[in-house]
Amino acid sequence: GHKGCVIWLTGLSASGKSTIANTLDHKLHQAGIHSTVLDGDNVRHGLNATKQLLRETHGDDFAQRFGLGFSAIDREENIRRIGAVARLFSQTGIIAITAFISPYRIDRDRVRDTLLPGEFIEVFVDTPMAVCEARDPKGLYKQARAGKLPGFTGVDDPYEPPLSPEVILSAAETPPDVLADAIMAFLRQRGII
Ligand code: GGZ
Repeated sequence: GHKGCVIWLTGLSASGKSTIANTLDHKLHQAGIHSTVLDGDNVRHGLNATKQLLRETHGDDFAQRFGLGFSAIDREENIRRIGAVARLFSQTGIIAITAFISPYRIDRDRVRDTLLPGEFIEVFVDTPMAVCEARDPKGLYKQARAGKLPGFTGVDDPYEPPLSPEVILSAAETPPDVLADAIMAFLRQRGII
């Protein structure tokens, strides 16, 4: 048997968070352990839908009030809701793997504070900015440099790295499979799996 927990990946856009999260999810599944991945691709289309998405279905006023963008306060609310959902999963014995930039230390620490000691595993996906920018899978860094995407993390918006994460992954050259194995090893060492 195993306990639930929250594996909180944090790092820049294109640092590899979602790939590592999905690889880890697959490995846990292979081992017969229940887990789930929360990332921008699912959460920012549903629970934390953007203003643009909500405008089409719910109208302007609703979208302005409840849609979440990338301002500091919107990122804060994004992380708060994700933390609450991850906690619900963890309490039912499911390992919740989250993959969000989560740039503000205080927002991550607040999620940690809602959980039991040992239940929050902060994983710093430590890929240098230059590597993320060179990858640029969606062309967003390029747009940000051109001034077409103001407030982009790492370009003209802050990223506060964790001060004492449970796990640090040097993700520039190491394949995701090896990085996911490092998290698996941590979970075994802590008796979570
Ligand atoms: C950062 C942005 C921005 C801005 C859109 N800043 O590489 P991606 O595309 O798939 O990952 C990024 C994602 C970040 O969403 P999160 O929910 O993880 O952010 S946070 O934790 O800060 O709330 C990027 C895209 O959305 N994106 N605009 N301005 N990333």
